[in-house]
Parts: sequence; C-alpha cells; structure tokens
Amino acid sequence: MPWSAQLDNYYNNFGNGYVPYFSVIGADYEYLSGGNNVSTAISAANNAMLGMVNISVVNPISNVILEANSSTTIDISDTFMHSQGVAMTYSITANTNPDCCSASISGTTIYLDALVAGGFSNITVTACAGNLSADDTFLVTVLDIYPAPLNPEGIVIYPEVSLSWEEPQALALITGWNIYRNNELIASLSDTQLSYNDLPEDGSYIYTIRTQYLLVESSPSIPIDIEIWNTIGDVDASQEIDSYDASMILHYVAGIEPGGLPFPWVEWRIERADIDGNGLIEAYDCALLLQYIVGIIDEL
Ligand SMILES: [Ca+2]
Ligand SMILES: [Ca+2]
Repeated sequence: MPWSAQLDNYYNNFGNGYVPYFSVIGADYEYLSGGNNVSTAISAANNAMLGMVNISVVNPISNVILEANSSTTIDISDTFMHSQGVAMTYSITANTNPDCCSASISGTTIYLDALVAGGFSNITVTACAGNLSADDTFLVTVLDIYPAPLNPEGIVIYPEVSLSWEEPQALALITGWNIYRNNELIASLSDTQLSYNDLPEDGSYIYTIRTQYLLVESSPSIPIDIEIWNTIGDVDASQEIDSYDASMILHYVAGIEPGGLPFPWVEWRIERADIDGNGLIEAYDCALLLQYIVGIIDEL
C-alpha cells in the first residue's frame, strides 16, 4: 500500500487565507488537516504515517501435500514484509494436528515431518517485530502413495454377496479395483466401479479388495467376513428364523404373494420353505416351522 513518504514545507508559498493541508493515502485513507498551521499539519501527517507501520503477508505459503513418513522444508524469507524493513522473528503458533504432521521453525526455514497418512493439519506461522505481528496459515495434507480401499462392506442378499468400498485419497493414479475371495482374485474392475456382486456357493468366505495403481497393487483392505447358507426355514433370507418366515409360507399356500415377492419363487426359497422336504409347500410346513419357533421341536 503506497503512502506519502515525504513532506515538504510549502508554508512560505501560502498567502493569507490559504489553509495548508496534507492528504495521506494509505491503509486508512486518512485526510488530515493542520488548520492554518503548517507544523501542526506536518506533525499530524507524520503521526498518521507512523500509525500505518505494519507487517503484511506478501507471499502466502502454499498448501502442501506430503507422503506419509516424509519430510520437507519451506523457505518463508519472502512471506512477510515489514513496512519499514525492520527485522522480524518467526515462530509456529498453531498446528491443529501435530500427530499427523509436526512443524518447527529455525530462522526463515519451516521443517515439516509428515507422520500419519490420511490426515491434515493447519499450521500457522507468526512474524513479530516489537508490538507488531502477522499470521499466515497453510494446510498440510498427508497421503499414502498406494493406499488400500476404505470402509469395505459386504451384505448377503441371498444368494448374492454385495460388496462395496470407498476410494482412498492417494498420491498415485487409481486405475482399478481387484476383488479377492479367500485370497483368490475373482474380479478386476475399472476405477469407476465401487461395488461388486458375487454369487458364491454356500459357505464361509473372507473378501478383501485392493486398489490397482497402473503397475502397483495396494495392500488388502480390511477383510470382510461373509457366511452364506441356504438355511431351511429362513424363507426371507434374513439370516434368522422367525414367525415372518412362517407367515410367508402360509401366504404362499393361500396363493397370495408373500411380502410382495412375485410367484413363482426361486428354487432356493422353495427349498427353504419345504420344511419336511416332501417337494411341496403346504400348511404342514408352516406348522412345523411354528413348532420349531416356539420350541416344541428342536430341529427342522
Ligand atoms: Ca427369516
Ligand atoms: Ca413340504
């Protein structure tokens, strides 16, 4: 911000009836008048200029993205400016997440140590000179180069296993996803596909998903444990046997679509509803299921 750095005494050039004045253009856009007295005007202008002495941020520090377990330095010798060129001292006055990235300063050099991937921290540097100070805050984001998929989930909608996951923040370009069932690769997907439906045989499985980065594959995601069984009696595949399953059988026998399910039922549902295994779904199957639910019989 420019302001007048020089005041000239034109007193002798003013005749009677002139009012000497000085306008000072600066941070406060002040208009100053010395009345009819030049020394008062000069004094007022000088005081205003002294009042405008400040420290400003002239080159803000850029945000940085760092790989976990890496270090870097930032030169801040051009970041701040004192309007009168007075020497300043610098310190780190805030670090919102030091567990993610530690910061220290020596002279005009900031030292950053990126620690834990997947986080960020806002770091503030303060320049001081006498009673004056100014802050500059920048963002440090810490990432892995090749992180695994985030928040993997799997649900059973018999007979399918429906898998989903989220894209991690990565320094490298993600080109796809690889699906593993019991450590065996079963599918490779494009980068835009963030879900997958598997149709395994009944059994217990551990699914993992890995991120593909061009030529590098990430470590496995958190594993997903899945059990998928064609359980006799669990007609709605809710993974438990209750009176709703018995109700579905009765609806079926009465020729009413149970729970909005269309006829004919798929083969696995018919197998689950035929409790006595005689090849037919009848009221007796419902009766057996109810006896099991209330504890009259121990097994189906
Ligand atoms: Ca059920
Ligand atoms: Ca039957």
